[in-house]
Amino acid sequence: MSIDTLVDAAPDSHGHRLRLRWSSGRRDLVPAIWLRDNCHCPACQDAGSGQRLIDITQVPPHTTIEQCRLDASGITLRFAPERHQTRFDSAWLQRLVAGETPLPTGDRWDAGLDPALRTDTYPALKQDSKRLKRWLGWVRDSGFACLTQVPAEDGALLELVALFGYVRETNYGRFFDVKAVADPINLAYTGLGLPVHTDNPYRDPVPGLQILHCLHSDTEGGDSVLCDGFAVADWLRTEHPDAFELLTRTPVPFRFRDANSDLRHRAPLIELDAEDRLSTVRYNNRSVDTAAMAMDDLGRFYDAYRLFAAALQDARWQIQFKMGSGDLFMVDNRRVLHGRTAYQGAGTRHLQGGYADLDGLHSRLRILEQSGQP
Ligand code: NM2
Ligand code: OGA
Ligand code: ZN
Ligand code: ZN
Repeated sequence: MSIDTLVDAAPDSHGHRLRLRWSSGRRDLVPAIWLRDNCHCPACQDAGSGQRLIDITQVPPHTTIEQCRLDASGITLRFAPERHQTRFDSAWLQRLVAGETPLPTGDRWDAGLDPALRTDTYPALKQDSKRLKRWLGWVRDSGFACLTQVPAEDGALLELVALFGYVRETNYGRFFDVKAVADPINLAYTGLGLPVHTDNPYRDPVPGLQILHCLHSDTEGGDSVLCDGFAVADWLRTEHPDAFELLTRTPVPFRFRDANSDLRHRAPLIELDAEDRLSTVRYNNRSVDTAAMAMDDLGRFYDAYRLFAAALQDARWQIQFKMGSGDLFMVDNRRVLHGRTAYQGAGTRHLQGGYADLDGLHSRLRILEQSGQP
């Protein structure tokens, strides 16, 4: 943020708003009620935790600014009708009016991305917080990152998760084995190829992070595939805006069922946030429920669904690599889809997987970034 000094501050004629003028030429009109609600005097904000002590219902609705004094480091204000006095530093005010810095929207990638550029070693991450910061930054900005030299031991991925957050336990366990078994409850536990997909779209909320760790693999096939769902959604938005729009507003029923679980969630394949930015891509051909969808637009929905699915599976968007013992990848499961090619015949393949929350990763990353290390 630029260094801007406050050159003028005065209430408007009714005192409903404060006019700010900055040395850069920037002007702000700040509502009195907002300033009052954000008062950080010790009566309004707890000095230790920084949490707000007052509630909006305690603030008079017709709050105005009856006095404003500007000095070298900030402003002193008095609010009517409470006659409540407060002080705001210019630097603090500048942050307040600039608003929350949104999470970066991240980069976008396609088949041209070499996964080696998003790969580090596990010992490096454990020893060096700068390397951990870089690795977590890859997950935030590119939606995935890879590791080598993760000990091929039962539950090793839990130790990795502890470096940045908390495990999200599910019906599959705190972590789970991914290998071909007799009578599988999930097609992941076979040698079938899995087209790129979102894990657990039948869960609300969908797990933010998915980790897969290879303990052993000497089969033919079983290569890992990743695809940037946001890159594909961006393409759809530009090239086929009607299809894109339909996918953002058609709820799709997802379901997983076994002897102990009946998980269901209805949500669109492409979800936008309140500012129309991509927030979640959900795609998992195995888990779309047969429950009836609204029939009106179903034909058009299927055209859009097919278009999006084909793009997600187009080699142009996919990176492919083979994991060996000790290799691991972690994906932002709301953005990056993962899959595997089929395997069969001689050899065995044993992966372990698990989930974690994305907000914990973002929090850890901010703390690492604030620690001031380059
Ligand atoms: N497993 C590996 O979301 C899915 O159903 C994909 C998940 C069974 C935990 C597989
Ligand atoms: C899964 C999965 C991929 C693999 O278990 O959810 O996608 O490589 N597995 O086995
Ligand atoms: Zn106050
Ligand atoms: Zn999966």
